[in-house]
Amino acid sequence: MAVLPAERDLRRVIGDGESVPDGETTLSDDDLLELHRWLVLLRTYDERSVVYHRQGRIGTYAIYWNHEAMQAGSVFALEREDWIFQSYRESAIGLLRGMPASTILSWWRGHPSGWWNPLDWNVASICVPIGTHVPHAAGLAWGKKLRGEPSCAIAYFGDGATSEGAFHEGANFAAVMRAPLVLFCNNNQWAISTPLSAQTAAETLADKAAGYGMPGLRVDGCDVLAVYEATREAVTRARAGEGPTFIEAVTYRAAPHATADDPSVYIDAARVEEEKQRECLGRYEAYLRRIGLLSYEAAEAVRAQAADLMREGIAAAEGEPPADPGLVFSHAYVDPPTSLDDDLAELRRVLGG
Ligand SMILES: Cc1ncc(C[n+]2csc(CCOP(=O)(O)OP(=O)(O)O)c2C)c(N)n1
Ligand SMILES: [Mg+2]
Repeated sequence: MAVLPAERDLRRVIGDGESVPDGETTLSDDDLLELHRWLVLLRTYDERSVVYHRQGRIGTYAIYWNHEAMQAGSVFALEREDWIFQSYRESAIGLLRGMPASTILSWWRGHPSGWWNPLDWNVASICVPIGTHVPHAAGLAWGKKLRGEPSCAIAYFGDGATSEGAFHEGANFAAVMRAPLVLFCNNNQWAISTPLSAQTAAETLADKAAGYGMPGLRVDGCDVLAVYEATREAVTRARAGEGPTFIEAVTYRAAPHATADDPSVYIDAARVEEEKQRECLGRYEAYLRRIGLLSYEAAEAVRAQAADLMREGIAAAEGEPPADPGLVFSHAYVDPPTSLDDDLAELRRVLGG
């Protein structure tokens, strides 16, 4: 296989309805509408979660507003048996596999009903340490290859993660072993308050792929169809035994890093406003209207359905009996230090349990 130099121009399919024409997609009309439902589901989950956080109903939450196209477009290119390894930024991606909203909301509530068996959905647990799931995904993908199974894995991580040792180890291992892995980088140009310019001296993140001996491609992360096509290409390559692909999906973080962050001290507010104007769901809906596939009424019905799902989800999560505080201390030590007994007693006292 010849290693292609990373492609600098962003791939796109959706035009702007004016001077930039729409490109071609391989998806059927039904698929295009299903993809719309996925985007709305993710968007609704995200917007409701910010409200639930403000109401004190979930804990700190990592907002992914305007990242939905990267998540929905890439998962749409997978088969059900393919494995998803997500970071906190893609926490709700399991919804796209049918995972109940209450499970993910419970995770953000710190409740054990938010722990799922990855085998039920082929969705790994949400990874909060930056990049540590990349070697996990590489290992799983290699295992699939060794067993002769046709499935592959995808690992989602941010621009900041590309500076981590774990990213390097996972990418290098996957390339050497020709593991069927898609390395999906959401380049939202910020790692909390660290801008991309302070993260790397490379011209593009996709350039890093050449160093690992794998193809790297760049796609407009706000264009769900371009993301789908790029991921499909990577998945096809993985299944053909040609190893991993690095996808750099370029977007711009249009919301705070998380509900605990105040970006006003570091971000360019005018740029954020500009990005909000070209956010991914609005762009896709405009495209669907241009090709005569989506009416305002139909879009409203999809939104209402997603809102119902969230209402049911938060009610189910809040209906769970309180968790045993002792779980905070379980599973950490084979032989727990005796001091933990005092800590647990203190916790029970504070919680009044
Ligand atoms: C190993 C590790 N170091 C530091 C942190 C603290 N931290 C949380 S989010 C974050 C920024 C990550 O940025 P990026 O990889 O670009 O992902 P994004 O949040 O933008 O999606 C950092 C440094 C962490 N969670 N794990
Ligand atoms: Mg980032």
